[in-house]
Amino acid sequence: MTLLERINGPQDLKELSQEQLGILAAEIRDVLVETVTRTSGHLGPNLGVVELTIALHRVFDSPKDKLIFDTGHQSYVHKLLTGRYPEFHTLRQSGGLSGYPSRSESEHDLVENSHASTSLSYADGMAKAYRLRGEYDRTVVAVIGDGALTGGMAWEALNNIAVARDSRLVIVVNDNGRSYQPTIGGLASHLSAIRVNQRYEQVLDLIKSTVTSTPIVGSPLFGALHGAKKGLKDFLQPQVLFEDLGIKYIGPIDGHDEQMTEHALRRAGEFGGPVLVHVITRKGFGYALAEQNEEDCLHQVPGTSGKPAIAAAATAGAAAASTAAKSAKRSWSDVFGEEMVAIGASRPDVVAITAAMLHPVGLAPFKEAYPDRVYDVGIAEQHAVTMAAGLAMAGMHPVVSVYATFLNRAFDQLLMDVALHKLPVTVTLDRAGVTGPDGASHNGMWDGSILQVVPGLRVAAPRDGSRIAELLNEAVAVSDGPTVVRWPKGTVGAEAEAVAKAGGMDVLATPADGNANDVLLLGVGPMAVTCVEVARRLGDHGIGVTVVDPRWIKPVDPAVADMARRHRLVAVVEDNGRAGGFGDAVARLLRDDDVDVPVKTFGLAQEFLTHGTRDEILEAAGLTPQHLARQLTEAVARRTPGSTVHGNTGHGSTGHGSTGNGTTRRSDATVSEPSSTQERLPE
Ligand SMILES: Cc1ncc(C[n+]2csc(CCOP(=O)(O)OP(=O)(O)O)c2C)c(N)n1
Repeated sequence: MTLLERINGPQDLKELSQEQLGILAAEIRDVLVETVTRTSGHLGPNLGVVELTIALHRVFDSPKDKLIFDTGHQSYVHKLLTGRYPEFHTLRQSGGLSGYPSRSESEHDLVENSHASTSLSYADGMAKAYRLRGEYDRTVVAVIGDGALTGGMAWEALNNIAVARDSRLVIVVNDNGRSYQPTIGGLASHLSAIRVNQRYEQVLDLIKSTVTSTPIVGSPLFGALHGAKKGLKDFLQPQVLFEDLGIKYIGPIDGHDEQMTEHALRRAGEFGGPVLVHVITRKGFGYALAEQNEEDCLHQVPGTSGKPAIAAAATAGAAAASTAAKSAKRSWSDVFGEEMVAIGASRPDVVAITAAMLHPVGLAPFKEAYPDRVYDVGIAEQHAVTMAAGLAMAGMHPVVSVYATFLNRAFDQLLMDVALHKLPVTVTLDRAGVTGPDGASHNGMWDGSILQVVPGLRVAAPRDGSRIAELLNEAVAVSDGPTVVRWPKGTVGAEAEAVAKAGGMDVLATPADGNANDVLLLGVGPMAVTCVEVARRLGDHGIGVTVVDPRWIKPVDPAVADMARRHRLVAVVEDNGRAGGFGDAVARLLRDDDVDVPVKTFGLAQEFLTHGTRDEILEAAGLTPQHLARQLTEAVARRTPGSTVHGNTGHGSTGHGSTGNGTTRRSDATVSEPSSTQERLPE
């Protein structure tokens, strides 16, 4: 039996010797590499926090003490140490463990939102609450990376924590010098000064001896530490930054020295007020492929769909798992990246902005081609968008590239700082719609709704690779206001050519000869291609469908109204939450134009979806050709005199239901009794 198998909870850790802890750390690394390369997930960040997490659980008493992991992508070791080793092989799989802390999984998990830089605010609030409630024996611990520390929220929290002098709050800065790529900015330079300092080893040794040999605890220890560090002040400055803010500082600590880290945390916990512990770790520590991976230290690896990947990855030599497994097919991000390079050649005013995600959002080729025209602002989406406003005011056309879910952070900036001023800023949204294994907080299912309310904003959704190029060019050509272009995760699918135009929209299919104009089917982005298949299935059953790709989903093309008048039913399919999205915008346009044709919206239920593959979630949401064809057949039948097909009339929606645990499922029971129509339902 391995040591890890014997750990059922943090208590079991506390009895282990230093030697056993070393063995345990090695076992954990083996499990991380073996599992994560198979299931997909965050490898580098977790390999880097093995000793730190062991130390945290030995020093603090979770769940009485509260451990909050910022972003939460580095919580796998915490999962392994809090009784979840037996299920760890199910990580990120449908029905299995979440890739982030999950409150339904464990009483040791608190924050599951996975949008960065929030931990210090949660911690500040909790520590204040425990004080008010008189629960003085609890310590709140927030673990935050140097990357997450570039986010504005973290600094807003620090500003408040600094004056919360009696909060029992420990801030652990896990400083590995990287977000995906090396962390940027003034703070990062400040922190990195210490890592590259020639006398770094010397510093560590001095602090190590100070911490481990000091018999006293609490404030006197800080006095001692303080004295020691003041002596080093000339070449070691980071504590000044925090101490000037009013927050006690311990560090730097070698985060791979478990004993040392434990000592520092213990002293911090005993202090009784806010303390910042600066821990230096190496991303990917203990796994050469990760440590040496230049792009991102294997921040996230794609997995091998069940096959053991460790052997494959090992034989791949320098080609890291992420690179090796990258599909031969081109991703949406790749196509975007290439087109940006082309646009950059003819448009010297076009500049790009990334919020710490140069490679994932596809901007690496642009950076290579035009190194001076890319700004990595750190995990700072709000700053990214308002900085874009500034660039636009001064004559540039910025392209801000973020994951769709992270645009939520910068909504007010887009609304008030960009749109109000009618500035030519283009925002590109990667991973729009269902993303899958990262769970609720990573699905890009909100932008289609929140963007609809922004005056003057134009939003495009390309259906295939060619249309990314086309719409991106149209977007950067707009000079009198902001534009957004959104596309999903994954590889680009088959191209669908237009058979006709209707206003600015592409008509992709028309009813077959002999079929009537039954359904006007509008598909957003790649859902337009799905709709072509839906139309084929319906056509086989005598239902005539016109398929339209609107291309620009905001504003709604006025040609929709005329087309709707010529059909019996309008249906919209979108990979977005159903509330307030394109479907609702189409319905509003028809109401305003007095077009009395019913509108059905097929999209995602307005729920926090649990993790699974993108295909699994789309299937559960009924957004596949088969389910859509079935539901539309029923809808047409319900409007056909003499039909016995009923169902779903109460909601007039998609036939989705909630399982109550956050997942969506189809309601297959919408057909109440056998009927001739039901027999015609397409498979
Ligand atoms: C608001 C927001 N923007 C972007 C991301 C994507 N993201 C996830 S982890 C990460 C890097 C985090 O770096 P750091 O906090 O230093 O942790 P490390 O992975 O280095 O341990 C980024 C940019 C996010 N989770 N939240």
